[in-house]
Amino acid sequence: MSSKGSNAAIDTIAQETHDGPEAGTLTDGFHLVIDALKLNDINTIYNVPGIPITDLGRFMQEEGMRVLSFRHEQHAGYAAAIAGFLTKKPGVCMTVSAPGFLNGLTSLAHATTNCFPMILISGSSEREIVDLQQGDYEEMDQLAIAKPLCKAAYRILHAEDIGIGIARAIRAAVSGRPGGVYLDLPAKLLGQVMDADAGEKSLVKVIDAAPAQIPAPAAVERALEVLKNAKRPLIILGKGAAYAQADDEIRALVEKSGIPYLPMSMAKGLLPDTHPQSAGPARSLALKQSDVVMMIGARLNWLLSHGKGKTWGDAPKKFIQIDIEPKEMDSNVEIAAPVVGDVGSCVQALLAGMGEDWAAPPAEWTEAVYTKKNTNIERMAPKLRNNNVPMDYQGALGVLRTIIAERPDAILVNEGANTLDFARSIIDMYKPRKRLDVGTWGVMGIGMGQAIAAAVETGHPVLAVEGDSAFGFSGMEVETICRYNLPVCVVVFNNGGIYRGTDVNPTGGPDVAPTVFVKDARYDKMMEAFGGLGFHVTSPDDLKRAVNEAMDSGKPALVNAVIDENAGTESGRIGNLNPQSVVSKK
Ligand code: ADP
Ligand code: TZD
Ligand code: MG
Repeated sequence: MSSKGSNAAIDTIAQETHDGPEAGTLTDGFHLVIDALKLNDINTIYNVPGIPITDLGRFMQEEGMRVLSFRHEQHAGYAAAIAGFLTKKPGVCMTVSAPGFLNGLTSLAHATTNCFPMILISGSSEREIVDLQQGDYEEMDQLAIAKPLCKAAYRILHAEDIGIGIARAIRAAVSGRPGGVYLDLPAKLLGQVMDADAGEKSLVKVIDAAPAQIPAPAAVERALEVLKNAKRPLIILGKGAAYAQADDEIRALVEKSGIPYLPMSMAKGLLPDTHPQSAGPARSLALKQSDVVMMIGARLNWLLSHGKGKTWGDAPKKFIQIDIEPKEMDSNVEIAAPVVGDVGSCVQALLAGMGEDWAAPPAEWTEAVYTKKNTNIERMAPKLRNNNVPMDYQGALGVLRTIIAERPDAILVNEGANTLDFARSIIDMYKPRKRLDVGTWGVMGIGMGQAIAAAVETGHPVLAVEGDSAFGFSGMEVETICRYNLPVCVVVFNNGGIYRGTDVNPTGGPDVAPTVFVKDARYDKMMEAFGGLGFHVTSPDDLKRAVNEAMDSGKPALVNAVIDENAGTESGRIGNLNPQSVVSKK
């Protein structure tokens, strides 16, 4: 049956029955999309309205879904991506065609890169016109463009395929290694009409969308053998472990093994950062001197120096890796014991295999790690208590560290360069999935989208600690925060620039240096403009008062925290990744 033929037939039925006695026995593409999503427990949509999806959003709201409209699709997309991380269900972002689609695509690619399940639903223009490139309104071959940037991409052309199309999108997003899925809905599809009973029957409830992937017993045995023979073992927990929601099992494994562990940034809080086995503050020693490293839901990518080089020292290493994606094994270095499966099943199998008489690692090793850790903690402590004006990162973050300790349920969103790197090491997390940040790409702009989704999906208060540059990428979404009256407190670390506010234009010309912003900017007034609370603070004591007041109020708030413009370093802690010029005098 050709698409034209079937549409013509449906149109005729629609025409004939619209005002007649049979009205009400029909459904349409709009409502089938809604019914299919609801049937699969997807009830929240992050979107920007416009042709052809404006009415879809309206009908979704009418049908009881939560439809949150953003000021820019990229932030709706970052919200959907992190909703996926937080809930293990695909977060859904909905955009208009071509430019809206492209705005959303960055976040879809980000979701895929970070292994977060997300579906980008985009309206699109008429296929017949797009394929002949005849210049339709917002014409673009979206499916082709999305494909290389996501895990799967589908287009639905017939109303009767909506159920199966949405089922495929959901399963593709959450099964195996999670990721972003693109779903193309041409405008014409939404208006297609079909018999309501047949429509209902065409819907698919996805059963067991992310099936457990049980590791092979031989792989588990091999891993335990490697671990048992380790003299200086280390566990690294990544955001895949946080995503897996196997919190109790992971904690049991770490504690039973007696092995020091390092959390990657979004795995912080899986066990409290104050846990005696945390090696966080002794990271370099632990990486350099360990002889066996067990990775749990973490990749040996740039964030771990690809598993080799200076960071890892001279001690020969053996890696054990738990991951749901078989292709991840040996991606950077040889994996001595690959354990392919979902984190929950793998950790359970390891625990079972460890038996009752598992021996703790040599005390010489654990003592070395914990001694180094305690020395570093003691060295840092006075810096975190300083009340300097202008504030440095340590003084300001020392305050926020206490606030999170007192409010462990709050979700911390964090982006920037220095603002990110200092906050990651200074602010202890106490519960799983409470720290959300720039992820695998180190992308700026996730802030407000993540803050909004975190508040919406969990109902918990959010503290967003933002570099002034980082905040600027999504700053307009403070209106969204105010519109939905979300308990989000944004703290802008205002050092007047990217990394520092002190660069000068070497030519003496009228333009400021490329990394410098307007001096003495008042970001707090942006929040006030939309009815939220604004604070302007210059000392750690004032910062503490303002953030506590903001968080007690449960209202949208923005604290403009003035940071010493000299305090930061180029690119925070990853300045080494900058290429060097042999010509520049810098
Ligand atoms: P981090 O940045 O914290 O080091 P990465 O994003 O690099 O973490 O790695 C996350 C890894 O977790 C990915 O390789 C992904 O395949 C894996 N992963 C995601 N979910 C699961 C799961 N449920 N079970 C096992 N592995 C998972
Ligand atoms: N664009 C995007 C999307 N992501 C990026 N990471 C960058 C640009 C480059 N970039 C960084 O890597 S950090 C950063 C940029 C622009 C901003 C750092 O400044 P900040 O933080 O004000 O947010 P600090 O505290 O001043 O270092
Ligand atoms: Mg800055």
